[in-house]
Amino acid sequence: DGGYDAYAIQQKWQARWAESDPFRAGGDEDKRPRKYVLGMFPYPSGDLHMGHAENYAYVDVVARFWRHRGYNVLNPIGWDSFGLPAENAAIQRGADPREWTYANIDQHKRSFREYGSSYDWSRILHTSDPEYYRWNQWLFQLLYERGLAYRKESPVNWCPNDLTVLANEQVVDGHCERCGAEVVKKKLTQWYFKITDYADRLLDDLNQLEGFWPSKVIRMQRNWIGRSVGADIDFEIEGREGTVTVFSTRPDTLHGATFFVVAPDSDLAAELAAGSTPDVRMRFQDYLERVQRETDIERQTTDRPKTGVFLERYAINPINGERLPIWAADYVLADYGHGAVMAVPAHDQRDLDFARAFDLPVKIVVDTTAPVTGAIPIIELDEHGVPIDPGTDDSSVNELDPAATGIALTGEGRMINSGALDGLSKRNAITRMVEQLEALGAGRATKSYRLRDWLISRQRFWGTPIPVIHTEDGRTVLVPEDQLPLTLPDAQGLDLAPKGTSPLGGATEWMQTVDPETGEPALRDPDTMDTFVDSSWYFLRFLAPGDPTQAFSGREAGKWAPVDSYIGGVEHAILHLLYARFITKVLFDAGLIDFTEPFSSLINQGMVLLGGSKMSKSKGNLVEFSASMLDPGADAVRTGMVFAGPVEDDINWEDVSTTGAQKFLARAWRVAKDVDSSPDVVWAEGDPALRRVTHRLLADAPGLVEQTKFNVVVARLMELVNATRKSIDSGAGRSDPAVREAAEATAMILDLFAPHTAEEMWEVLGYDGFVGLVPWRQPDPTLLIEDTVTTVVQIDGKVRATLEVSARIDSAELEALARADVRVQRALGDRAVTRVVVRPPKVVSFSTH
Ligand code: ANZ
Repeated sequence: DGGYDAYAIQQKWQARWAESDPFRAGGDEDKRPRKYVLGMFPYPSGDLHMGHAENYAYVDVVARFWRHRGYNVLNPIGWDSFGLPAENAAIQRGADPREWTYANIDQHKRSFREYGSSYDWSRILHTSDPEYYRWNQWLFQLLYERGLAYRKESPVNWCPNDLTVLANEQVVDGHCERCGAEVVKKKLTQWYFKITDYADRLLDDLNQLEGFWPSKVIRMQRNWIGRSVGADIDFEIEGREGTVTVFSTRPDTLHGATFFVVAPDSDLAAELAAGSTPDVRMRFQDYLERVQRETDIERQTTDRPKTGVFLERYAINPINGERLPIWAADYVLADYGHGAVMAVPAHDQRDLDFARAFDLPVKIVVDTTAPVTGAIPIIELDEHGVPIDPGTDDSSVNELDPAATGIALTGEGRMINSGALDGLSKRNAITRMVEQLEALGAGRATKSYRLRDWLISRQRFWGTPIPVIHTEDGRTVLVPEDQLPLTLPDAQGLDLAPKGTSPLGGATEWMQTVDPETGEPALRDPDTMDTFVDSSWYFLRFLAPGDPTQAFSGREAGKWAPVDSYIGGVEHAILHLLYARFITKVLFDAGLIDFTEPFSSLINQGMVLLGGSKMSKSKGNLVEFSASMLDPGADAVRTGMVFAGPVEDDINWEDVSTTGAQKFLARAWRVAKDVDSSPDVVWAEGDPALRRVTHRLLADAPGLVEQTKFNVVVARLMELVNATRKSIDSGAGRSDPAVREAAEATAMILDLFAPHTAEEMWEVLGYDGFVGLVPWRQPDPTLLIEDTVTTVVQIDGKVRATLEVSARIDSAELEALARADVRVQRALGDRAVTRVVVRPPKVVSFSTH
């Protein structure tokens, strides 16, 4: 390509960057405003792949952009290096997870250097270093002391393949997020972080992120937290002490309750069955066994036939004393609300399906045909123009009888059959019912959430040891601070193969310790922490990664955090982003930071696909990252990737034209080669047409980058390079200052996408320093004014007016302008226009006959 040697250029500039480390963030002496740009840190399983190539290309676009815009940019890199894949790979190879992990990290570091990413290499961290995970242990203890870390026995998600528990967030459609195995329930005593205490704030603070985070991610988080507003209502049960509480979003419908349902796998169901007849006990037991084999997803599917067992017990409706038969049915979940519901079949579809299957009564308490306050009533008139009184015609209610139609009446309406509530709208009825229940001491307003506490214990080796001690007399105490970090034992001699209990339990010596309070023998906790704990706060560690005295420096956090631009895959929409938001709020409450959201803006890139499916080792369709660095080279991979489409779209690797990218880069480089003038030219003397192209790009690119329209910037750069080439090839070209100016702007903007080629161009153009550090050139406003042309307006062949219009005007706009012109209006008088011909931007022609 005319001497453009991508690989040689790449190696040359990587060596220079390694030598002078130009992308290190400035310290206190640096008075420029700051930007913290962060790519979600990689997990070191194998080498980097094309998905990484895409992600880190975008990260570098943003980091390099803000440097050109005059900011002191922090763009660090580290590794999320604890976790299952490393452990599994090590087990398969009979290797030490530590060795396997760190060998991969070394490979990644080489790859990132080969990619030319502009990192601050002085801030590397690995979460599997004791210097890092010591602070995971500190964080655990902070949560413990704040009452936010606790242990409980409960049914947990269990992956029968990885033989470890999973957090709710790691169960995707009933399957393990990592390995895809179907998740089952198992009763275990585990550590939890009390994220539910923060449910309201996690939800409400999403409003602040509106417009800065992809709306899809915000929506997913809202659904995941799943707040419902309603009431807790207490029911007595015949022959039983105390009350049972249900959560309902529709307390207004309490008069319409006709039966009561408990989750078969709840303690209450077992107790009620135990107190019933031997026959019921047997049928319940059979049913329970069947239900325990079902997943939550199956249980929540609305279109499957309803099943259940009548327990031959009765609940008492607190508002009217009616006896409600109690059923155990799988559509009620044990761990939502209170695991029991009041069933209102007339107004809830699931309850109606159940009532119809088992012939239970249906009682309508909302007349959905009656107009409601706030709605504009539709008044129908009869043939004499007299309004037809919609009344409360009983036949209209019957036509909508859910027992007959099978369709529950879930819409708005007015209360009926509900005593003092009759005539009220839903909203008012809810308020009134809650007041009545409160007066009776049988209920109160409350909220319910889908969000569950975060289960953080893992029965695996390659993670952060949980820093607690279990004493012989059953107390749980924290490992004293001066004994932290509590480091992992040597993997040598440990059986790492998953067997359902933690491998650390087999490290006999490591397990044995003493009760720090009494000096008596005691045991360590054999579990390790979910690695999502590690990644929930790592962005703070980057601010002072070597600090041996604290997790992070509040002072540095005050300067850099929160992260201005966070870039990563949408697969983290819930898990990592929710946990990081939670921990940030905890640290805020502890007075350690002064902000409540970790990532001010978020960019989610799409996936890189091959043949329409996600690239992965297991599918054998991985394009090797290191091979692509040799050919076509880092710049062509980056540019091709960015040019392939909008950031958030998936990219098919077959559609990424690295050859096209390479040709474009060679053309840009040749333009620099062909510039004859020296850097001290008089800019204003250049060809104004080319200057306009250059300055429009200088003016438009910042907005485009901030809107993440990176591919458009590349397209505009291609336009500029073509325009420059034309000027060079036509006459005066090479020595025209406008050509130099265009080539310099090209190098500076190309640095966002193809930094090696850009640096090479900059040097060829006669400069010493790095183009990566050059400030953005200000566009000349006089060159941004749009071209105008003169339009002629004719009426019946005579010129009646001329207009100055934009050269880019469209026909509709031009016709409107012409019609609005006073001279045209005067000439037309009251004659009607019969024909219009518009030829933008030059001619508008009206005919009147
Ligand atoms: C009576 C009622 C009448 C209800 C009505 C709805 C409509 P969301 O909005 O998802 O929070 N429910 C409560 N706990 C349940 C459980 N453990 N398993 C299954 N369903 C449960 O749903 C809240 C509603 O779901 C509650 O309001 C309750 O049914 C049911 F016309 O109470 B409702």
